[in-house]
Amino acid sequence: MVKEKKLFLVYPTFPSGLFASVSPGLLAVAAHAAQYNPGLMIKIWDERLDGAFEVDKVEGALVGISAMTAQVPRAKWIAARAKEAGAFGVVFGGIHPTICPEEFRLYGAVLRGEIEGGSLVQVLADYEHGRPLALEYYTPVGPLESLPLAPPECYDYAARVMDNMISDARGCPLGCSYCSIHIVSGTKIRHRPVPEIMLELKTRKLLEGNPNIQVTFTNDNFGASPQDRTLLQSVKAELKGRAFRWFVQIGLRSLTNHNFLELANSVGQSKLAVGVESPFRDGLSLEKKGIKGIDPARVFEKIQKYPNIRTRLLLMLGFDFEPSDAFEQMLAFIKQIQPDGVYISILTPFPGTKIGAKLEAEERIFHKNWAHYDTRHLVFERRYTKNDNSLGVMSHDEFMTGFNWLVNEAELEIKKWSRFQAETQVL
Ligand code: B12
Ligand code: SF4
Repeated sequence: MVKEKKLFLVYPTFPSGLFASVSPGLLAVAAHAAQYNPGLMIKIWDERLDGAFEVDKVEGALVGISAMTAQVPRAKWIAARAKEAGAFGVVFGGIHPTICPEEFRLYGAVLRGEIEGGSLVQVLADYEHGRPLALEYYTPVGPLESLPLAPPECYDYAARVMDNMISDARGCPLGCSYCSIHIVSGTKIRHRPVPEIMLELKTRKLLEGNPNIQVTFTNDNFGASPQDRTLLQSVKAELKGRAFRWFVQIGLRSLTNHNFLELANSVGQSKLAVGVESPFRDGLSLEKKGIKGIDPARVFEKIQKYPNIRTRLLLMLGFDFEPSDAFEQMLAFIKQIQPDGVYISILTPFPGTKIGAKLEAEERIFHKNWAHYDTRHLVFERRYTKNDNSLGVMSHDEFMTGFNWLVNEAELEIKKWSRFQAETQVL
């Protein structure tokens, strides 16, 4: 008797996980797998939605696990349980396995980078023919055209949560020192053709005017390319005035463009997460390209005139260039900018980043307990710049006390001015 081929796609949970949103990476894997073998049984299991992954049905199945750095301990635990339960094999994908494949040798195979170049088909063919999985699979990134759509049940599953993510473009040329996305997706922005994104939006019933769902475009730098404006125009034309809540990450430069703001304001209700990162602009300009000459306060002042655009200011703390009173200065900056919401991360030396390599070389990394690499923990020796430009050291506890103080104070302040009280929780 031919045994049914089964693919389980697992998104591991981790303690500081934010809100649930089904992974576009796993949706892409499901889509390609269904295209390769329409008879394959595919089940996405997101631990934040479904609870701990149950291994009772994995015998003979292929188990795929996606992992950001903070998910890695849990991902390995799941892999070990799946193997004990008789899974045919485990394959890891996503940013951390791509950058540190050797860490997974004892647990399963690794598919590095994106799947669209053909690497997933190689994995599936090995499974189909009963061949042992290779240690690694890799194919270079390619154009994002004619991508298959996932089976309808996967999109129904994704629609169980308020936030519906869709991959519209990948790759980023900016090369910020704290980011490693170029290793997975390259340094050029690759867009999916707008008609194909529109087809996915319609197939997933995301343009039907439901005010309770949010569509997140996962482009890292929305607004930087003309295609993004074409996408917004197409969405607007399709909506014909129906409600549409959308969320993107965006750089300050795109927001200096009056036409872009006008267009964004005319397409439903948007939430723009603006990567400002730090009030200390000279220091930051050494870590992030293209920010010189743009005054964040002026940009935010302009955006506040647009009633349908809400802003979330993205900040990051922990750079050596910050002064000892960085917490107080950051609060003053938030008060000056008056965004509708704020997200403050702690600088984290993710593997593959320039900052990670620097801190490693300076022997300042405390540990590699990846579960704490979630931008909520300080995992390295924090230095700051004194008035005479020499560097001082701040203890872990002093830093965390300052960080928690800042989060609490910012939350109290934002409530005073935010045009959207639902946004005032500092994340
Ligand atoms: C959307 C997103 C989120 C969503 C998560 C949605 C979800 N459920 O997956 C939200 C907003 C919740 C989120 C939060 C965080 N995120 Co985030 N996020 C992203 C973002 C912008 C897009 C990811 C995406 O969907 N891309 C589109 C899909 C199609 O691409 P992909 O995921 O790379 O998948 C492809 C391949 O990797 C591969 N693949 C992926 N998984 C698997 C699994 C298998 C089995 C296989 C075979 C292949 C495979 O195939 C896919 C198709 O080619 C990335 C940046 C980026 N551009 O990737 C950051 C990014 C992944 N996030 C990051 C971080 C740090 C976080 C946070 C921990 C902190 C923060 N910055 O806010 C939080 C907390 C996480 C949580 N779970 O709550 C970092 C990760 C760094 C690292 N080394 O871990 C990134 C890279 C941002 C950055 N610039 O540094 N994030
Ligand atoms: S803009 Fe965002 S995605 Fe691009 S390099 Fe910087 S942090 Fe990474």
